[in-house]
Amino acid sequence: MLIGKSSKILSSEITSESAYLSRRSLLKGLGLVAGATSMPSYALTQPKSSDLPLYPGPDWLRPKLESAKTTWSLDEELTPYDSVITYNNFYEFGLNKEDPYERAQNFKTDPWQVEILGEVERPGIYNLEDLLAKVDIEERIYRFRCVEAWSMVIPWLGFSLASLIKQLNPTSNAKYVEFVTLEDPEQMPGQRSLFSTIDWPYREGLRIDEAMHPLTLLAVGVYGQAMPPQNGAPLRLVVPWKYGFKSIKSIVQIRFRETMPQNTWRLTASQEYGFYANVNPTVDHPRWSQATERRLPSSLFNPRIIETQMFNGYEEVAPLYAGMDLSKWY
Ligand SMILES: Nc1nc2c(c(=O)[nH]1)N[C@H]1C(S)=C(S)[C@@H](COP(=O)(O)O)O[C@H]1N2
Ligand SMILES: [Mo]
Repeated sequence: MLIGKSSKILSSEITSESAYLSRRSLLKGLGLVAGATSMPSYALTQPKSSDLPLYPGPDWLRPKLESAKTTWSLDEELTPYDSVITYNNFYEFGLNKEDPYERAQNFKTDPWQVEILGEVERPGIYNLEDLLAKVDIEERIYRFRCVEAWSMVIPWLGFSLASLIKQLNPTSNAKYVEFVTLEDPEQMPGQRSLFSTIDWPYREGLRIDEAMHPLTLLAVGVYGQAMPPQNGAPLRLVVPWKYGFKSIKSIVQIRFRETMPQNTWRLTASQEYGFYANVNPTVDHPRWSQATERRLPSSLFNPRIIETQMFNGYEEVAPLYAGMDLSKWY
């Protein structure tokens, strides 16, 4: 198991991952895990206790989630399940943090198809189930830092984007990868909203070497279960060293390209949001500082402000940007 760098939060605030693991073993010992119907029986990190819905996911996905092993962990307190699934940015379902949880519960995420196109040897429209046939699901506990200066620690379930890209065989012209979210105004009220300044569908992109980096994850679940719709079911990107807006949700298209793709927030406000969007405490957003962040759950009386780390603490990605002026390439 790879252990990442710990941050500066108080040890008294830390509920270690092992507490979750031992709780699971305890439940297992009592025969409660396998038998319980209200809780999925498989994964390593379960919601501690919650009255909120659980997301078992489609039958075809469950055995894959069940066999997941934790391959990446952190010595930091996990953000509680309830915060992870109710405090969301998913503008297709509204602008307020609680909108996606309140409005996405009936979002249809199975069956799901993903179109692969562009500079690649195996283009086509794939059922998600087929696209995932050869990948192993892992649990990875990552920091997640939104450009709005809040952060979480989230136990994702997914697979490295690189493992999929290798199967698809991009051509030597593939310098970038572009991702596109579903456009479906009937299901996504935010896409019908007259107040939206976003040009739908939401899109994002990575340079091919960023896409191939072993940290870059395509996630299909969180907290031991399938991905909740509000978190970007059934397939979303997670790039832990970049601001959260790069981690595009509910992906329906992956295009290999020779040229740099546009991305939604750069299209919307290019003075404020760029293509790279690497977490960087020394490059402030034009309207606020990026030097610190609120580690959720945060309140007026317990704001839990911590220092933001370069590349969100994932310094192993620094060579990807050698020689680049990161204040210019924000
Ligand atoms: N399609 C789509 N993807 C998206 C967004 C969005 O509005 N639409 N918001 C982004 C932003 S700003 C953040 S911080 C993360 C939030 O992910 P979470 O709700 O799972 O924490 O999703 C990102 N991916
Ligand atoms: Mo964000």
